[in-house]
Amino acid sequence: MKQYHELCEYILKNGANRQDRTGVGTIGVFGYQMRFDLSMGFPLLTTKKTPFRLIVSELLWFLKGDTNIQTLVRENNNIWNEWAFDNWVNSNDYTGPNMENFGIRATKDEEFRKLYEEEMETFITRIKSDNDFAKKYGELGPVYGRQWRDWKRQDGESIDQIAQVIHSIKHHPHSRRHIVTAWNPAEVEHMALPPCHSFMQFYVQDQKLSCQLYQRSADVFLGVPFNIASYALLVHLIAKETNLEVGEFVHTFGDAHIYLNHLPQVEILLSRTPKSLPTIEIPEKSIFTLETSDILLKGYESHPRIQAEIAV
Ligand code: THF
Repeated sequence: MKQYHELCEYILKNGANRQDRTGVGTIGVFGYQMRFDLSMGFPLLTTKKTPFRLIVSELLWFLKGDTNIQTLVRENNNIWNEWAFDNWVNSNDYTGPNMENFGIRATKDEEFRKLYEEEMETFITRIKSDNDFAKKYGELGPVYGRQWRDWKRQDGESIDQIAQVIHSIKHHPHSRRHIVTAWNPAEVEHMALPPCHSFMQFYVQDQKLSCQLYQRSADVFLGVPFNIASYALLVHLIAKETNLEVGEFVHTFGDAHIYLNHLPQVEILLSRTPKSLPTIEIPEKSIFTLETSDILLKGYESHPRIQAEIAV
């Protein structure tokens, strides 16, 4: 995936130092685009081991309209934990040790880090087993799943954007309105995190389905390998549902940044040589009933994992 390496190199060369919400600091650029021809293999990064199972489980969680981390943590997918934990430790029901700014403090204070990890484990164990607790504190608000499947209209009805876009791709393939947006200005303030991958458009040419994503903010080392594979998989799923072949995934960025504490990891990654891309297999099943284990990754060879801290 030379596109991803080129993005990293471009940011290292042209990026400006920026202060950000999380307090970690980034080097970033504004405006960048990558293209992936999905017929050339599945774009899962090979220069570090990228956990495909977590990517599948997150995408299917979005597609089911789910916004509660209980489903994810029961599949041992912990990528959204910090955002639910943040709501919990800031609530009146929380009586444990002070967890203010836990993200940045955990990176700076080893003792605090242990405390935080214990609290997080207690929290996740409770989310898994206590449904009432999970209803209240596992909920991320009206994030991706809600907006994709159940966008609330003013009249109380709701819009299933995914079902609608599948219908419009099938019936009006050349339409220029194959749009799904997670950015709902009326609800952004109620979300645990405003959508980063905010707006997508599909496009049909020569019986091939393409998709362009506008991502307003991109954590290049941890998030972007997930985002690329997630949207590539979404194109495969919708192509299957609409009897089309896969075309291109076009990935357009607003603020594309590398967190300063990921720079050593980026150097390691860039020193590695990409391997050939894997493929995926999807069974004949509705996009809304697929389970994580249904989707098979074939021939994925990668360099070893590179550990990095997520900024919260
Ligand atoms: N916040 C930040 N700072 N970066 C993001 O990429 C991001 N996301 C989602 C929401 N907020 C974000 C969450 N996505 C990992 C990957 C994707 C995530 C969150 C975390 C991660 O830590 N990946 C590890 C493996 C983790 C594991 O094995 O459990 C990795 O090495 O890839 C972007 O949408």
